[in-house]
Amino acid sequence: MSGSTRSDFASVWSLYLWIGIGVAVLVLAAILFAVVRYRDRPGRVASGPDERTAVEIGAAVVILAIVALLVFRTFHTEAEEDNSSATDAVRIEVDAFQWGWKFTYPGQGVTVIGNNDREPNFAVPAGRRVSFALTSSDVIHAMWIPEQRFKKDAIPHRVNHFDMEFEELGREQGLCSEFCGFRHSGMRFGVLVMSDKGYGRWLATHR
Ligand SMILES: [Cu+2]
Repeated sequence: MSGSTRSDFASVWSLYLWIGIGVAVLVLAAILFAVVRYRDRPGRVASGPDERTAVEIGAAVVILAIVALLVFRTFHTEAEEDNSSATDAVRIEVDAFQWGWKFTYPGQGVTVIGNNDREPNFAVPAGRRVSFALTSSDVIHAMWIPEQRFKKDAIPHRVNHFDMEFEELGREQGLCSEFCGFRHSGMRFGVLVMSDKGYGRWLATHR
């Protein structure tokens, strides 16, 4: 992880965006050129098929290179978030259920639980690595924190491990992003990003 989860994924996203814009400009320019340059005129007849192997191979190589770059950057960033090796990380176990969330801090004696009627809020210290262990008690849910550009499935009988790093102090809205039944849309939670001191106080008051 080179920076916060948000900045890591934002840089992947902007790479996709700029390559997408570049490709769109090239394709539209080629179409416009063909439309204007080879438009219908009196006496003009359509040309037959024209093979230019070198140009076609060149285009294929460029496309493959772009795809390879995007796949590498995506999986590389993803792998960094999946790497739960830091020993000083804050550990949080997340259990998703219909329709709410349970956040447990192992060894701290702190558990926060909430549902549609009372949205749970859990705290994390800013600038520190937070290791999540995410699972589900019933059906498949997904833990989504749009501010962080991050989403992970919560699957029954399976634990997904991932790390995140939060930067800005404040509250970030989280929600379930996998349709999971009647009250799915109300399955929300809050992430309270705090200073180290504030986080310590929060833990103490939630024991
Ligand atoms: Cu859900």
